[in-house]
Amino acid sequence: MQYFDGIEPLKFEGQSSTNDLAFRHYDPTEVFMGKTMAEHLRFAVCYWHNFVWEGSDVFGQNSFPRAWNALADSDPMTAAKAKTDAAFELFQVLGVPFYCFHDIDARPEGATFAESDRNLSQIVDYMQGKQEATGMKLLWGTANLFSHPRFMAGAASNPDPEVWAYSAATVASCMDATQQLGGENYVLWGGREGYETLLNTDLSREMDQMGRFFAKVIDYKHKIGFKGTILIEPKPQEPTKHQYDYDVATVYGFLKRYGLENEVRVNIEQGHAILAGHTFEHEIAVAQSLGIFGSIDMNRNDYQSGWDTDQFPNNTPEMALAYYEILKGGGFTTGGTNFDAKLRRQSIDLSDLVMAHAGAMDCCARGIKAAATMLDERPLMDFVDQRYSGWSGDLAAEISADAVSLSDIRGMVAERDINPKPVSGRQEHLENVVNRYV
Ligand code: XUL
Ligand code: CO
Repeated sequence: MQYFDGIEPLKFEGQSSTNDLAFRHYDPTEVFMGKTMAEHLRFAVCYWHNFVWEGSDVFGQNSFPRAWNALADSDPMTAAKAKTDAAFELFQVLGVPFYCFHDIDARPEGATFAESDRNLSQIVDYMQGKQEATGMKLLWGTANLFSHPRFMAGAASNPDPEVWAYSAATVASCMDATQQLGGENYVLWGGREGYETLLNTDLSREMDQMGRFFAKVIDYKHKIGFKGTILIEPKPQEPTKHQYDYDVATVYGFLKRYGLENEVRVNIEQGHAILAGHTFEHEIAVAQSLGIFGSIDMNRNDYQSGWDTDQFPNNTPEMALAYYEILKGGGFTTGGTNFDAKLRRQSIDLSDLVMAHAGAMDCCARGIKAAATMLDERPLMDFVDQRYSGWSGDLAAEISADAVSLSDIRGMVAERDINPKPVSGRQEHLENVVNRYV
């Protein structure tokens, strides 16, 4: 190890351990519901927060000393390779199976599109070698279509067709890279697809442009034979005031409108769910019910500040309810648990990066085990089944029949003196039940 020297690969030590650099709950080999914990959770570490971002915020400069970026000004490709070396070291220390990256996280920006493209190919070859040497896999690749000023008015929704073309070209390169690296998914986060003010925006045109863009992405996927899943990542606001991919339900409506609902699924991020005024489990449950659940970006927001603070998860009951909805729907297929999470700015040591992931992995492990036990023992499912049991009865069949009209139902209710009695929803009891598991 060059960068994470002195930090041993993390081991499972069990609940009595007080070692910050070990797992207390994440035992990758533990089997439940027919799979190992590693297969259920499918953890991924992201490039951008860990190896690119160096601790700057809107008020202050970089605070993290990150040795792999030292050469970035003089020899960008050497620095990009050093960053890759550091990334694969951390993956090995954590023992995660997957990682995720944007094009700009991995390659130096060129002076032209063609040069950026060549830089990407070169670094992707290098990453492929690292994958072969370590057994690491790519959960998803993506294009950053939001940081450079050319994207300030959006990518697919930009008023300027040159930006639309540039963005489409970038996605083609990133899909090729993702395919070369055997990626299991390709993510489209809306970035700046949205608007600040209607005073300068043709909302209807922008939506059509995005619909056309996604259709071309799907065509390209089939053209190159990419077998992974295309995922859209909803987010309601930030950076733009109104983002078009507000939440899962909005994304589904959009996909349906442009006939893409069978081709695209969603990558749901906890912090984005919270920004949209939802719980994480709500967003997952909506996606499951619409048949578009794909993957998750795991993090947590600060509940007081209202920003997308991308903190590492540390709340087991929240994780338990999220994984409950995931397991209830059959678990991940191509998706997984990507830590789209970053350190706080004062956590400047490399060991902080390791401890943050270790704690987050443990929190998810604890949550998913609680979820699996709740599914196995069925206290919530039995209650819900009982609550809706009337819908298996005769009355339900009668009133649901197509031939039965509202006036027929009025007749039935009057004749039979149907007079429903309120029944407790037992929310507090059910919350107490969940607390027995977490
Ligand atoms: C931004 C965000 C992105 C996407 C990938 O809030 O979540 O990092 O996950 O572009
Ligand atoms: Co994300």
